[in-house]
Amino acid sequence: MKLPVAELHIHLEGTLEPDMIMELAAKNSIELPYESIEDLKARYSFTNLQSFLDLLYTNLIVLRTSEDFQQATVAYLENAQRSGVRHVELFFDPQAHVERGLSLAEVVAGIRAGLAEGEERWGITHKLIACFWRHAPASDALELLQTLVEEKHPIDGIGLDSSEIGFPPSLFAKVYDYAREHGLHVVAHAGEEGPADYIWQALDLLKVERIDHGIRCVEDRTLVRRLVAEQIPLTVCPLSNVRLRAVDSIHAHPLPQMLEMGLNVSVHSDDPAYFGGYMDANIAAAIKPLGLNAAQLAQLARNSFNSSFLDEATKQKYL
Ligand code: ES4
Ligand code: ZN
Repeated sequence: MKLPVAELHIHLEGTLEPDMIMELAAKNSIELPYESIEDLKARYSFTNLQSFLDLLYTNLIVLRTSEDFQQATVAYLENAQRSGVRHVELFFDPQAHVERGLSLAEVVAGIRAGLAEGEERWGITHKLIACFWRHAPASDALELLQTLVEEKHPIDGIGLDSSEIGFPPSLFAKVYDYAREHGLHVVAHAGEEGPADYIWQALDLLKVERIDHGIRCVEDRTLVRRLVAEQIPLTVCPLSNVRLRAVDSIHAHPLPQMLEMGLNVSVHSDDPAYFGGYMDANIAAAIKPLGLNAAQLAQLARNSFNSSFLDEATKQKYL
């Protein structure tokens, strides 16, 4: 039996497996810049965050219709439940789809239909989080968020992702004010490639409830004290950090140190189709090379549910 956990850091666009990319491209008559599936697979070697994002954004254009989003979501949930996931808080990048001419309604409705199907088939509970691109103007993010809220598209929260360095959280303070005022949950990627200062900004200026990645907090003792005192959740993705070279090797990953410091960490898969595995593979990376024991694994699983946006009664059911 796989360890039952909540998946809190997962990008829908990062769950498209090469087979699915080729299948949807053929169905939608989309020309991809690859000669074959082998050619595509040969490109999954990254030097940093940007080199990965370039491939991610090229491939996601195969998602064209509401049914495509539903199919991709269900395919992900099948892999997720096999890897131990019982609850998922799914990220998607609305800008990646709206800028290609798709409507918010078809994107969100397709994902929601997929989530509903996953709950029916495998009992996976879910939340949906719209992530904004930090490399795009904050005014675009605010406009899109206002549309999401005014047109009542069913999202549960917002996040911030894409290229980190040079795009500090402070740029997005107004977007987050608006989201909180409208009852949305708020999270942000920070401290993946970017400095610890971006984590401070996400906490103080965006007032986020969780930090995605956050591994560079270990460089700042005052910040670690704050994160421990407030038990701010950090959604850590070991295989992502290795593949994007945020750490030198899995052996150098700070997860054991973070647990020892009393940080509220949990393990997640980020973009599993690109980084070599789903939840179980990320947990396995924490067990073997990082040497976590059974008590530490149980702690990670408990943290994942506790850090979720589930209501207390449902959380208790999982804990
Ligand atoms: C992402 Cl690993 C990572 N970092 C930032 N933005 C992202 N979008 C998808 N994966
Ligand atoms: Zn991420």
